[in-house]
This record gives sequence, C-alpha cells and structure tokens, in this order.
Amino acid sequence: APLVFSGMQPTGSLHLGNYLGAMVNWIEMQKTHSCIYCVVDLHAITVWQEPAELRHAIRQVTATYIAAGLDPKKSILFNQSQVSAHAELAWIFNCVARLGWLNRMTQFKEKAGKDREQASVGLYAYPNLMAADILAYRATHVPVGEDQKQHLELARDIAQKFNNDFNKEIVAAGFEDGIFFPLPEPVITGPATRVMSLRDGTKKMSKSDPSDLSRINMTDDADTIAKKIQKAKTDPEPLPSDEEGFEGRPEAENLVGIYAALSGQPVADVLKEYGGQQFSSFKKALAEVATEKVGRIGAEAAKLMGDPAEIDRILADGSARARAVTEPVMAKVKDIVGFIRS
Ligand code: AQP
Repeated sequence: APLVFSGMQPTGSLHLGNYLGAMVNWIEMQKTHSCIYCVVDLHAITVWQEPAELRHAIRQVTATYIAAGLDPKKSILFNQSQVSAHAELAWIFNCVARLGWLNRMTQFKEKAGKDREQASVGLYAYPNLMAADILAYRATHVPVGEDQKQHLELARDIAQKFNNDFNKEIVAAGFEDGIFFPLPEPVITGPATRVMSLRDGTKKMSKSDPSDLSRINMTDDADTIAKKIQKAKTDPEPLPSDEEGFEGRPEAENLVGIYAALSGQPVADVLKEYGGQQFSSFKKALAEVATEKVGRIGAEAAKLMGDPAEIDRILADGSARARAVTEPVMAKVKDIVGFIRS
C-alpha cells in the first residue's frame, strides 16, 4: 500500500518556501494516504545548533505543522531522534552508499562552502540518513520541494543496491520478487516547488540565509510580512503580461509565483490582472494574501506554543506509533544483513 513520508529540519522557524514547496502537499495527501511526518532533529545537528534553540525549534516546527492542517491523530507526527531506527538504518546505509554517489551531492557542496575540511561528517552523510528516514517505514511517496530531487534519487539508488546486494536473503525472507525496499517516488508538484529568496531571485528561500528579509517566516506578523514584501527586490519594469515576459526577471517571476500559489490561481490569470502595472500596487495585493494565509497559521502555532507539554505529548505519542512501524522493518533488515538479535 502507498505510504507517505516527509520531514523538515528544526533549524529555525519554517518559511513560505517550506510551506508552498512541501507542506501544502503534505496536508492534501492526508486525505488520500497514510502519512508519516517528521521533525528531523538528527538532520538539524549536521550544522551547529544551540541546544536551547533546537529544543524550541522542534516544538515550533511541530506547532506550525499542526497549525497548517497536519492532523496528529490521523497522520503520525513525531521527532526523528525519538525513533532509533533512523540512526540505525542510516549506519547500515553508510555501508551501502558509495563515496562517489555522495561526492555528487550539490547540497553538500553548497552548505559546506569553501572550507570543506571543517564541515561535519554528518553533513556529508546527510543523504544516507534521509534515505533511512524514508525506508525505515518502507515508504513509497515523498512530498518535497525541487531542491530535494537529487537526495531522493540517491535514496532510490540505496534501496536498489540494498535489494541487489542482499537478494538471496531477501528472497529467503519471503520477498519473492526480491524487493525489500520499495524505490521511493518524489512528489514534487504544486504551483511553487521552488520559492526563491526575496532578496535574490536566483537563490532559493532558505532558513539559513543570514538575511531575514530574504524570507517570509511562518511566524512573521502582518507588519513584518508587509515590510519584507515592500522591500523585496524587483526590477524597474512593470509586471509582464505573459509568462514569456519573465525572461531574465527572476524576482518578478518569483513574486508572481508566490501570489499565484497563495491565491490558488494560475500564473497566467495573475498576469492578466496585473500585467502592465507597477510593482508597488502588486506588492500591496501580495502582502494581503500572504498576511491572510501566513498570519492565520502563525497565530494558531503561537497558541499551540503556549502549551509546550501538550506538544511534547503529541510527539511522544507519534514516536510510539512510528516505532511500531519501524520495529518489524528493522528486525527484518538485521536478519537480512546477517546480524544476530535476541
Ligand atoms: N525555497 C524553497 N522552495 C520550495 N521548497 C522548499 N523547501 C525548502 N526550501 C524551499 C522544502 O522544504 C522541505 C524542508 O526542508 P528542510 O527544512 O529539510 O531543509 P532545506 O531544504 O535545506 O530547507 P532550508 O529552508 O533551506 O533550510 P536550511 O537553510 O536550514 O538548509 C523540503 O521538502 C524542501 O524541499
């Protein structure tokens, strides 16, 4: 049966890119699929996190998920470090994945920066942990933004290599088609699979961008959102009247794309309405839709943050349900690999 898995890092508060790129699909898929959604705290520490801030961010991300429409009764919602299968399977995958595969990962190159010698080993092995996140549940569908496409391909390669390397044991364990791990499919759909920085239309909107003006956080209030949109980089030309007019104008394309996604309209319709107008009037309309959507989610998340013990309880409950799924998978994995267990 299809099973959905996805996660986000508690490296700060979530932003509009996380929301439009992935979370909108998470919420939608709950209607038709069994879903498991994770706050990936083990991933977060691949770069330094202040412990008190990490603890706060785990709760904040959880609250934002719920405020955006994730139903913790229906879906499994938990934080990664409470389910040991993630780290255990990641180790096994460290021994399945090849150095050459990881050397090709562009996100590591971007995040490690120039001083690669100083990057953590965890940052390098990050994609193996991500493969473990998905495959510990033998999940089949992974709703993510565009930027995660390469990591998903690696997860498929790992699943395939594990199935091949251990074919004999997998068949002996009763999987006659030799498929123990399914090859997980990326679900990269929706109107905004790659939301760009408000300060630079060629860079993706990101939690780790040093400029807070580059992103709209899901915790921003109406004034902050309006200010960030007003300050968003644009060019001096009026809005184009069709999508071809975006050529060489990444900032214009990004702002119109965000507006279209938030208002649930095709980009062409937005351009029909605003084509030929100045950015000043368009930005007012954009601030309004953004405030409406983000403001509602932010306010609800803030309310939930008033009761951290309840958030911790939800995560504990989700973790217990997650462990119930991973335990039989890990028992099989250990048998297949040749470990002894009691
Ligand atoms: N700009 C974006 N547009 C569309 N989707 C995006 N995602 C992230 N940025 C955009 C999607 O959000 C999910 C969670 O991402 P993550 O928190 O695991 O880490 P990330 O992709 O590295 O996101 P950030 O914001 O850039 O975090 P930092 O700066 O901490 O690395 C994923 O599905 C991702 O595709």
